[in-house]
Amino acid sequence: MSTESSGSIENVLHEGRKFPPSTDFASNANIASEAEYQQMWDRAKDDPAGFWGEMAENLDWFRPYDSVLDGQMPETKWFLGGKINASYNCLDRHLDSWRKNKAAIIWEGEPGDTRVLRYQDLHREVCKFANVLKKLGVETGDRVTLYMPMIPELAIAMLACARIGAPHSIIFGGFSADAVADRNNDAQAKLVVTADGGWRRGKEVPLKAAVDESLERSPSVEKVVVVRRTGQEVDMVPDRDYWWHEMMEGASAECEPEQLDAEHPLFILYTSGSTGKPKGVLHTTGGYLLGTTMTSKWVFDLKDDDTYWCTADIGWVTGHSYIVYGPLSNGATTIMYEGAPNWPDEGRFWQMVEKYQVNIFYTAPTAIRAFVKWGDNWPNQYDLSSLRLLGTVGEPINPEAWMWYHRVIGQEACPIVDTWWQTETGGIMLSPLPGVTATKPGSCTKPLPGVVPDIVTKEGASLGDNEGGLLVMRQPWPSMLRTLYGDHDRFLQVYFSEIEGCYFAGDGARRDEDGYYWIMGRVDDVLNVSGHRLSTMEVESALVSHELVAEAAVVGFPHDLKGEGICCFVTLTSADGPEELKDELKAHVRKQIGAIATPDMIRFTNALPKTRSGKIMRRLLRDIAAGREEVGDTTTLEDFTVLARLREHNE
Ligand code: 7RM
Repeated sequence: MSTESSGSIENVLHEGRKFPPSTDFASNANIASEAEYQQMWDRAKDDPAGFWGEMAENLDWFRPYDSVLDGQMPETKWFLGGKINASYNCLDRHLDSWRKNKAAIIWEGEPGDTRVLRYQDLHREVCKFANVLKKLGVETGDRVTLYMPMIPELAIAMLACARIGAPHSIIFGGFSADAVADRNNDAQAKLVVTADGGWRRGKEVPLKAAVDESLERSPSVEKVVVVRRTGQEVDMVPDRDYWWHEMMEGASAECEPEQLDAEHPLFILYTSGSTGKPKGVLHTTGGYLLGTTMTSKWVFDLKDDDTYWCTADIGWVTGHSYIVYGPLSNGATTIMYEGAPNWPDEGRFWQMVEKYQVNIFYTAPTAIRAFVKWGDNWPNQYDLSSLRLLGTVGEPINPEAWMWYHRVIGQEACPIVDTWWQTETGGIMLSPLPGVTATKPGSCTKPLPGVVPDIVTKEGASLGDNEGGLLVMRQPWPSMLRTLYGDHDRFLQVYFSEIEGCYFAGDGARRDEDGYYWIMGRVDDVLNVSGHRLSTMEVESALVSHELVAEAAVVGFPHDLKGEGICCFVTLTSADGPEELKDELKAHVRKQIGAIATPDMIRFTNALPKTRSGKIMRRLLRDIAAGREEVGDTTTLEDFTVLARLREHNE
């Protein structure tokens, strides 16, 4: 671990506050006591097959599995022989009960338009769209890309894919045409579902135009379905492009769900790694659904009369697991909002909490930091008394932001669940149980049942209390990724080669004397910008693709709102560049990757600090970007004058 991480250990050690759940909350909670949690956790650790086999009774199976768990990590298989369908579990099984008339999705568009889809409605739309997909030639096993705004059709398309067993690959609507093309090509997607555009801060974000551009270099895609959302002008290519509403008009509402193997791929979701090429994290049906179903029940304490709102975008894993699959499998009411939190003003979320009487609210630290900056006056204008539980995800939450969330949003009456998990883990791994765990601001507390974490050295030795090290998982869990699409070797290498016999998460962490986990951030070259993972390599590649750029090194630096900002050190092909070139490069990166990757800072330099073997020492650049006077160990630096020159440049 570098000096920076021991620095953050020092920092959080001062955090001594503890917030136990109220007896009122505890007495009604799905997991109601420390003893119950301990008993579940011990059972799952000692007898994972017995534990998860029992949990799997919470899902509906067409055919029971022959065995719960086969093989050793990383090659573990869950529920072999079992036949299941995720869309059936999220929809059909609720139609036999009063839930058929319950709101499944309450949707609000940014302009203020709303739609409520009852379970029956959602089921009908999903069946119809599944038939549309079939009609357009999509078969079980084919990959379908979804590049859409946060509109109900996105959830419908996901569940329709799941119904016919066509893995979806959702690409966040903020990504560029190039990113869409790369992902289409990697997944060899056959069909793309998109929209003309979406609404973001009152502006139309074009999506179909980006798909058109991407298709110039992703030849596997045969058909495109386009939802009319904004009404903006789009080009429709005959025999390739189809309007959603026209196709749905004639589609039958009868569609039997495919009876799929538990290990049938449910989706691919691309996430950044420390090399340029994004990783296609693959999740399968039975294990993923079981993980998201149980964690939704445990962590969000879902009850039938709750109105639950996760503010994530479905383009990220949080939206997959905790807007769609987890809540719907539990028969919950889930809110979906299309737009920005500050449109038409900074009170939008709180206005919606009041309007829909939201009970459970799940958001990201980056959003909370923005709320803090916007001021208490916005939430204070609204009645937030319906809230009973708050959650966070995506990055470490600084205790100050936690306390604000507790005080101003939770009105000191709501437990906060700080949930640690990853695209790769499929579902929440470390989190308080709201009726059980006394929370400490800044800690994601303890492992959920079935999760056996450890903190180890680079050599794999377990560390003691409060010693910073690498976060690993010692046992497999049902919702873990099964492979990186098309690159099983990379899967083995990235997650299982670092620490013998363990899943390596890529995060640094420590465990305190109460067994609570404190995450210290990523140990690889992955940025976490507003809770979104970006690889430094991707941004560097984008910069270097500009004709005036010779070399680039990208690092994160502490950013008040985004958590991490993007700082780029750039060497140019000619002498010093004009200031305007910085703006041009920012725009260039934005075009190549998308708005979330827009650099916050660009610095021109005539050389980068490197090791003798030529590796850029990003660690030193991080110190410089953060404005730290003292930099870490420089003994491997090849040319000491580089550092001095970089510093001078700063002044
Ligand atoms: C769900 C998600 C994963 C990375 C992970 C961490 C960081 C996520 C927390 C957190 C501290 C948390 N998936 N992270 N949650 N760090 N406390 N509660 O975010 O694949 O996009 O990112 O995010 O570094 O490795 S992700």
